[in-house]
Amino acid sequence: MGFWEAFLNWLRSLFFKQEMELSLIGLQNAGKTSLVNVIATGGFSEDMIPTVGFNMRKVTKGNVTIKLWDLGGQPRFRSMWERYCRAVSAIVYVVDAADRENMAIAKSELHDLLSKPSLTGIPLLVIGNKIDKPEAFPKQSFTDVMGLKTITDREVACFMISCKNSTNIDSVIDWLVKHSKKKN
Ligand SMILES: Nc1nc2c(ncn2[C@@H]2O[C@H](COP(=O)(O)OP(=O)(O)OP(=O)(O)O)[C@@H](O)[C@H]2O)c(=O)[nH]1
Ligand SMILES: [Mg+2]
Repeated sequence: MGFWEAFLNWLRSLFFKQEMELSLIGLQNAGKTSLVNVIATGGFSEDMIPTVGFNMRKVTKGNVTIKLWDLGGQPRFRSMWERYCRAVSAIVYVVDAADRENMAIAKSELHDLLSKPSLTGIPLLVIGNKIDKPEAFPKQSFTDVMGLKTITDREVACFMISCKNSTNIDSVIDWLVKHSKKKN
């Protein structure tokens, strides 16, 4: 690369640097930490340790730096979800789309969280994970059982993914990058 080309690239990176902060929430075992790993490194493991409290990870995609708060999903950690969602550019709610038994709880925890006045208007990305499993809900039924059509006070998007097979991870990253903000 010539000097001028390198110089121009450096200038471009100064002007177009974007950043965002987001929180990943959802019930335990939904696959939040797995999603962070797939986005950051592409790696997937069957053998995961439940998140205690939260983890923070920074991931860079092109010229976007994403700061991810990966929160624990066990009942004892759910009361802190709201606190970690207040200042973010987007809330990412991860659901095990194959866990039909816990879908009603996943739905009520989501709608409870969205009812907090401090979170009004923050864009929401709902992810149905584990679509590699045959019992996973298809997108239409998933949208219905999660009551996503009733959320009208913010932008809502929904993707069906598999962290295990890396299905649709690109769509998730595209959505996140589109919601990043210019650094100033
Ligand atoms: N079959 C399948 N299993 C998955 C997928 N994503 C995650 N898992 C598995 O689901 C289990 C839980 O994954 P985690 O990423 O630890 O879930 P979590 O939402 O971070 O859980 P907490 O930290 O306890 O809130 C692990 O055994 C993963 O291997 C997927 O797409 N397909
Ligand atoms: Mg976790």
